[in-house]
Amino acid sequence: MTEKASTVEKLVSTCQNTDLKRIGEKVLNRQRLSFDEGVFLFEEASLSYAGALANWVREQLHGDKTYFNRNFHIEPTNICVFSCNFCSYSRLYAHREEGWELSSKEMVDIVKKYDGQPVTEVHIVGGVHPKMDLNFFINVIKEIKSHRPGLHVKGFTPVELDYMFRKAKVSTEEGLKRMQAAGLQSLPGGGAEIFHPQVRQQICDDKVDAEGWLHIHKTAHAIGMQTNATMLYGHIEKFWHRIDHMERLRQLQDETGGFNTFIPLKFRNGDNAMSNVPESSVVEDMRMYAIARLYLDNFPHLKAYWPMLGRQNAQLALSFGVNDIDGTIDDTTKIYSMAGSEEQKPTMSTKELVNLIKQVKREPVERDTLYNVIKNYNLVNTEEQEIDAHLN
Ligand code: V47
Ligand code: SF4
Repeated sequence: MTEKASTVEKLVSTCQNTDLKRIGEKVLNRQRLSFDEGVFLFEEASLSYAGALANWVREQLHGDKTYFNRNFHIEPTNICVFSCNFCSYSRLYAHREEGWELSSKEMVDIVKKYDGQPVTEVHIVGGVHPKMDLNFFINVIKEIKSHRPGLHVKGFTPVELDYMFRKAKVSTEEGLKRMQAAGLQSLPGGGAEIFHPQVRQQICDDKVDAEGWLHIHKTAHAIGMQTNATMLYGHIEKFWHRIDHMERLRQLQDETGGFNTFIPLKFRNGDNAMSNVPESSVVEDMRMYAIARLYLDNFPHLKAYWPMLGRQNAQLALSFGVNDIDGTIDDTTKIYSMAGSEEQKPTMSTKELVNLIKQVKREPVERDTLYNVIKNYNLVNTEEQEIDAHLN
């Protein structure tokens, strides 16, 4: 028995709350938690108890390995036909003079800025612009891939895809296959928010619903695309809505195995129609990560997205179940800075990411989008790290 295992076993065996003790024993036996047990953890578990269990699971799955990648975003537009109340970023089409819309040339020019740099992924996501249709994006993807075939294109949420496919009058499968043929390789996790209609109707009434979101991801998995999943937490939802959300994801993952990473997204209340809703505390954020790690037993990875959470809290999350910290970003996303995140110009060099991970005694591993290892920074010498750091 390792020292860490014996510590967590002692914590569970001496737990005075019999229900929490039983849940702890189930975790240590790698048994699945029920819906009610998930809710109970949110209601009753201290951060130290849930956190220690989640950290144990994380170390069983990944040891100290902590993944990051070298990536940048393209946000084609912030003009959007939808009006989610939590969104600080979008502008309605009627007010489009206040927003931005990139041409396909401008998007390819962003990609060209990274010529000669070892970035491996472009993440494309934005508002739903009525004139940026399926053919427009197929063309953008083709141009990006023809300029840089090795760059992984991860892009488009079911919100964007559902709108594009309906407008083009194609089925989800047909639409996704066309995008895949153009070079789209995986889907990010956005647009999920909270699946339950009680909450969804209050925060994002007019966009794709839970069934539509899950259908698009299921179809992507069926044609061989891996995807991520998010959950926007810490606003008006109750704990059981969070478990309901994760339950639906867990069920789909049982069916397809196509999800890579779960990313809880902390609601930020800057300058949006929900600014009166207070933000969650850091303790609640860490409990969220820990309980996600415990509940989603079939998701390989749990990510703390540092531009949203702030780099210090993302670093802290590495002790509460998280094993991925996203990437370099290079100040290419505005979604969170416009919502009031402390990261007003989100950019981290590889060196900074490596240091952030090493400071909490974890093992920095650069990955590609699909978690193939590019470099383990515990295994390379300092000189090599210095060379790398200058590249990005
Ligand atoms: O769906 C919008 C969220 C998401 C706010 O897959 C907000 O690797 C908090 O999904 N407060 C888009 N969150 C971003 C996204 C994402 C980000 C990073 C990595 C990946 C991945 C996916 O941003 C939206 C919405 O849930 N969001 N406004 C806000 N005020
Ligand atoms: Fe549009 Fe997305 Fe903002 Fe909703 S979250 S208003 S779909 S950009």
